[in-house]
Amino acid sequence: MTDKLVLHEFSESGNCYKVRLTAAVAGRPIERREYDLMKGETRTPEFIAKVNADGRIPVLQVGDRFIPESNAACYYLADGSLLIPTDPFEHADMLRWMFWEQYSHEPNIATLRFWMGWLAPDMLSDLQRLQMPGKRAAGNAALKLMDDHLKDREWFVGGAISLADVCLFAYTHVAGDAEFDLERCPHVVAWIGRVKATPRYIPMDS
Ligand SMILES: N[C@@H](CCC(=O)N[C@@H](CS)C(=O)NCC(=O)O)C(=O)O
Repeated sequence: MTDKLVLHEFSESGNCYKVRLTAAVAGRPIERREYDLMKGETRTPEFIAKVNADGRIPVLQVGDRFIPESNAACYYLADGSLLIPTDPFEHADMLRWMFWEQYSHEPNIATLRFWMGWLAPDMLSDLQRLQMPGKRAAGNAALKLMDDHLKDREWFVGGAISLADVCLFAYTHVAGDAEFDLERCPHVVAWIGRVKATPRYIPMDS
């Protein structure tokens, strides 16, 4: 018998959406449990003791075990599917883009999207306000790097969609929410169209 899969999530988060999108494209049915981040529902003693000691979502529950970190959850769901390249170099290259997403892309684009979309200006701390220009510059640099990479290729790794594309897509396609100008990145815009045309694609609000 296979373990039941439950995604603990805040559905408007790109990190949570990338897990749902991976599950959909890989054909893995999941159940969903929603948490309200603005009410601190992932910071309760119960959540920290049982689901994720780091107090964050997404977390993929596999039976009675838990996988925090979006890209690790995606990797679990995509295992054995066409999203994971079998060639060892391409496999490592896919991981390269997933690590890069977490270090150079998500902390800038996703963080600004959250600060601008969910926090009223007077809720921002002095430190957050100070960090905004740096995050904007680093987010623009990340988008430019992606655009340059896609100049002469359709997908981030090899000749087909992989988990690298799914993980990068989640926050890139909504970067406009944080006032990043995607029109400056025509190759990224074309790639977004290709991801959306992938069989079993689901939008963020589904
Ligand atoms: N590196 C983590 C980041 C997780 C993360 O920052 N989650 C945010 C929502 S996208 C969260 O749970 N914030 C609530 C909090 O920190 O209390 C991942 O990729 O899953």
